[in-house]
Amino acid sequence: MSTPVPKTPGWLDWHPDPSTPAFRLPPGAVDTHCHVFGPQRAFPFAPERKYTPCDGGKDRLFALRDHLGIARNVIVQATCHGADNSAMVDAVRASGGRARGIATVRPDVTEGELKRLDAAGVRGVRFNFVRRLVDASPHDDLSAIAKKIAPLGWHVVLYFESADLPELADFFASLPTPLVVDHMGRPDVTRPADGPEFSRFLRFVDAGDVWVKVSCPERLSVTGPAARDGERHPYTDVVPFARRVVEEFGDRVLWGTDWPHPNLTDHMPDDGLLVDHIPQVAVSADLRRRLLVDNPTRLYWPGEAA
Ligand code: 0GY
Repeated sequence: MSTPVPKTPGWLDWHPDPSTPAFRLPPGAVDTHCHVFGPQRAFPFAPERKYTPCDGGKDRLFALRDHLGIARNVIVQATCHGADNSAMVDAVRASGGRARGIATVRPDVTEGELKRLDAAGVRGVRFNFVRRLVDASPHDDLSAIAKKIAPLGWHVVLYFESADLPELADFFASLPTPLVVDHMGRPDVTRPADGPEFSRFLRFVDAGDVWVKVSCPERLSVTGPAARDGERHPYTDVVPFARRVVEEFGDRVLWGTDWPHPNLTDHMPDDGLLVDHIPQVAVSADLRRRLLVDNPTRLYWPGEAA
């Protein structure tokens, strides 16, 4: 038990009262990108963290899951917990089989520890290249981790800024596992969705076993959450990017809420509106079923895949 430390100034808490989405998620829908933060008293944050969030524990995550009509979660280790996966593993275990986990591990992780994480429901590791979140890790260390996890059938989740893709792409292509990219590789949505930068990202996706999370419109958007014409159509500037990915890679796209929405300082999204963003980007029932159910089931619960 430790003494809680105050959250980073300007940090916004998760939305206290998310609306009920107009769009009904199909049965079996998976939120493939969410986190747990603490609670700090039980799961202290890592000394090397770059921010201190509010508490956002498993009970709140599961309540949101049920409110939005989500069937299952993939809980991604957040940088504020460093390589101490206890809060994430505790949440995955408590889900009763309704969650998988993505861990952060060090290169000296033992086979025994990886087996323990696998038994708990972990199915991948996250490599983070966003400088405001982590100190850089040597590529050799990351390659060593990827080599250790490959025999378990796990994948690597990549979080990077779009401007860094050119220098990272060869390293990513050298990794021996499937890759899952967070937040569409963080495109600059003030540029055209059919322009050279985003097309380069899509060529990278096309060239390998690369999956894409169509997530975080609230983080990418410049126009923001304003609903259009009184309808629930927020984050319209992100739509052409997400739609392009969903239409070109229908069998390798995933969706997630990003709850509790780390490091947002201008607005906190209404998670109900994030669900209503989905029909804007996946415009047919078939695309939505693949995005929300078929693809994540194949990746995280392969024994059940259709
Ligand atoms: C996200 C985004 C962010 C943070 C983290 O692990 C993290 O701290 O991923 C961010 O600040 O952009 O996907 O949760």
